[in-house]
Amino acid sequence: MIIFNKKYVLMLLAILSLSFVLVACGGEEGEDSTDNNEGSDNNGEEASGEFDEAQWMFITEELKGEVQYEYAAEFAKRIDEKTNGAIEVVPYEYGALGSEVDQAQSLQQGAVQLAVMSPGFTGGQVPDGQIFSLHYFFPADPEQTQEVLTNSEALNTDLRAKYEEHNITPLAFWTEGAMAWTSNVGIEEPSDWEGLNTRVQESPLMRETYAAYGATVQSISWGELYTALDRETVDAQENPIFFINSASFYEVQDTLTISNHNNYVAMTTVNTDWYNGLPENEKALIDETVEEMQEWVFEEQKAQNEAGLEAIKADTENPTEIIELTDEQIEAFKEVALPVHEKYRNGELTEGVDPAIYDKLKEEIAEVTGE
Ligand code: 6CS
Repeated sequence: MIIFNKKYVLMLLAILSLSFVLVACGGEEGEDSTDNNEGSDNNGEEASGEFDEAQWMFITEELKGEVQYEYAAEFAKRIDEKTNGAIEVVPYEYGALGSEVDQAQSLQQGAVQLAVMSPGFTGGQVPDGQIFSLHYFFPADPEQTQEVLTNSEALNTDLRAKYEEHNITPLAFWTEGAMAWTSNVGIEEPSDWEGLNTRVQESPLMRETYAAYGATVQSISWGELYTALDRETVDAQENPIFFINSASFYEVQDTLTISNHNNYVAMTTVNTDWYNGLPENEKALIDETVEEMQEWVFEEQKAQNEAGLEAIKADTENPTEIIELTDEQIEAFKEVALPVHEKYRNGELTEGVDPAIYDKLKEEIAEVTGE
């Protein structure tokens, strides 16, 4: 028989009220940490709640310190904070899972959940994704290009649907900076390209674009490019300046031409089946984080490109002539490049291009540039 004496009852009541206070405090602490999520549009309304423990793999085509990898690392940090550590995002450097083409396949097959992907490597599968490699089509100014990339319906709805047919969902498009050319000849006018063998990604349109200048192309992974340039099996290449610096391409090339012929565009992608099968709060978490990161990555690439140019100029052991094209010289390139746009649009260069995406995007670009 249990005997309740007064002392015992008082002790029980004290324990019960202490537990009540602790539970209440715990709740407040959780809410506070959600409210503190900087940049969260919906104050955690949709992206909050219970998150099951999970690990998501996020592959990139670049190395630690470079824009794509730093993007994945920052994304991982934000997801960790927002889920109080329940969801761990693991960023992978280029090479950890094969070449860029292998990486695209890993995402499509669901071996990884997230990837930063350059459209050039799936140009054969998604012909409309090649639009980013047209020369002098997007604004030369990276800020205006980013505005188009973030807000374009042609890209974020129509082109996205084309990728989704291949189990790739691009959640955002962003610039890694304006492209520049490197070579040993010093490219200043279209005819300087004649006879040069230039490295490009896997996009058929890139072949046609450089063919218009009189060059031939070779598709290799960037991991093989330094050696190819050094051995002169490849004569030239294009990339944003931060990458020309970090991958040391300038060390084995005499000149760098600031041509602004287009911007290097990257996409934040997810495996479509995986993403569509996620609970709503996890989808909202990914969407809001990707949206917040647009501004972050713009500043990141800007800082890296500025620092990259300074580093190339400062490397006196590997002198590089920097050629900045004049407006007149750019006009000469445009004269050759612009007819390629229409041919691309009309499907004369690569099959399967949707002219409606081209037309809509062209209008959206004109709205931003006012031209
Ligand atoms: O040239 C390339 O293929 C590489 N360039 C950049 C800026 N990022 C990754 C990509 O694979």
